[in-house]
Amino acid sequence: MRPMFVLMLAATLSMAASAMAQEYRLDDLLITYPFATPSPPSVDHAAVYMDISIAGDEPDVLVGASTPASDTVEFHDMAMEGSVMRMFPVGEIEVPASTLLTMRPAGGYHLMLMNLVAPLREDDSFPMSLTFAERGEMEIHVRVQSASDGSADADELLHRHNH
Ligand SMILES: [Cu+2]
Repeated sequence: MRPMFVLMLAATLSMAASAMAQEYRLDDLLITYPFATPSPPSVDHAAVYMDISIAGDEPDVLVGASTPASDTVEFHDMAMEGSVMRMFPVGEIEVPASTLLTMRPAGGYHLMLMNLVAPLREDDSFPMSLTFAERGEMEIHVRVQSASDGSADADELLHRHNH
């Protein structure tokens, strides 16, 4: 019985690992390390971050996103308003060719899950579909991590790619 159990456990773990892939490809567009930050109990929205790069020379535009984790998904940017950093919705996110678009909790673009179905807790994960104007639709999985852990892991993966 015991070897059988070990085999089954191994199969379950590898399925979990592949469901939580860190990279997603759509033609020559690459999404790397999507993660979301946990939502505090009284907050009904949460941010999603990812890195997007295009290997070829045709740029694209992220025009839509949806997930069962929330009612809607908005695209946000951030800017200083006086001495306060504020976020605001933008209609779409342009993805230039041959330039890494990096999203991090420290500022700038992110995807905002509006009206969460349930609070996001660390180690949760959820599917999300993204629509690009030129290349079409793709499905990714987003893991929930603290801002510092998610940023560190995303940076480490980028570093591994560049060396
Ligand atoms: Cu936001």
